[in-house]
Amino acid sequence: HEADAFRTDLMTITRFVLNEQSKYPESRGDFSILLSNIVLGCKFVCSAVNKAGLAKLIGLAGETNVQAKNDPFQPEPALTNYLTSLILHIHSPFISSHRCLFLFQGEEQKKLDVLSNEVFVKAMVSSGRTCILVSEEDEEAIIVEPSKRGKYCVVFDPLDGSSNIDCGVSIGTIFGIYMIKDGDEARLEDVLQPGKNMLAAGYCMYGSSCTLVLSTGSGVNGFTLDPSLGEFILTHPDIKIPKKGKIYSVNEGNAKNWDGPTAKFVEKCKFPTDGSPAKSLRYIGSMVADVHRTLLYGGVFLYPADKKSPNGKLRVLYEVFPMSFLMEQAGGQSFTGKERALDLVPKKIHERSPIFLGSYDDVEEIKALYAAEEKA
Ligand code: P6P
Repeated sequence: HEADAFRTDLMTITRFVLNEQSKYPESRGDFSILLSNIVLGCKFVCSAVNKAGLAKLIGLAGETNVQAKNDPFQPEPALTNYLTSLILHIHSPFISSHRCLFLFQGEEQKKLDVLSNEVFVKAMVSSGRTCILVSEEDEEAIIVEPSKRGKYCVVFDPLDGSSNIDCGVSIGTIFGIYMIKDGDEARLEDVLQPGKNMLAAGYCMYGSSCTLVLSTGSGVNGFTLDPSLGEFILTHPDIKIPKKGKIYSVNEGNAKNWDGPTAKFVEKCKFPTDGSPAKSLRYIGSMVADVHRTLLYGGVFLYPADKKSPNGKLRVLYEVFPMSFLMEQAGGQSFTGKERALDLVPKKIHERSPIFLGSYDDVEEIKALYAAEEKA
């Protein structure tokens, strides 16, 4: 009864990475240690995000309850956290939501994206393998103190799309990893490298399941968190994006501001002139969810420049580069409207860029439209 017996060849993300790293005899396990700390961060955020709905009910996520000011009962933070975990785990029928509000009033709770950022920063620093961190949440790059420094630079968005939490839409963590350029000095130019220099990139999507998609430069693999084991298990080995897709993904609400080539491409998706069927529009408004669907089903995801935002909206270091790296590793491609996305050399850590990424043939069509405009 193979079907009902437990799979015994459990390939966890840790084992997978160790196997991959064993191909490099010179590697001393630093990368595997760094990755295991990123994985730890993802597990924490998955747990916190999954509770966000309930936590919001008992006033944990992101706001102080207005009545709190004159509330005589101000529990100690430790007590709050303990009681919270008790309630969140036992879902006691005896503790009504009203009572919960009473119990937890007065606590200014960290918003989930701030909490997630703190968890990742602490996990990276304590790994002892990083020297510079760039987070969407921090205006300045974080230079790790010399005693805890390693040779990797990590750029990440700890909780991309967090405005979607309240309505339960999937959100995610996006990360990319560079090697420091000069052995011992941690300098800003170590993170202002083109995306093609990344050693690894990935995202973790917090949705109906917690899925971590990763590439360390030799293909793309997807892992799903098994909460009963607390392990990410290999569920999507060697992901390849279909060469051509039937879906386009863009915020049509920006159509009035699009430039010519983008408008022409979207027009062709809706009214094909070669007799092929029209494409479907799928747009979730959460990059990790839109890109994950594009990777698995094929098609193209666009966040173009427009008159309002000439560089588009998405950030180069921790949105465009990691997703472009994954797309190329999966056989797709990624274009900025001017060049291959991974060839971009950022000048500032929070720089934005337009992005067209997904199925190889679909992006080729967009490139041809921009090239034609160039000539015109
Ligand atoms: P718009 C979420 O806020 C985000 O940064 C990405 O996750 C998402 O792809 C994009 O913005 C959505 O932007 O302008 O379509 O709402």
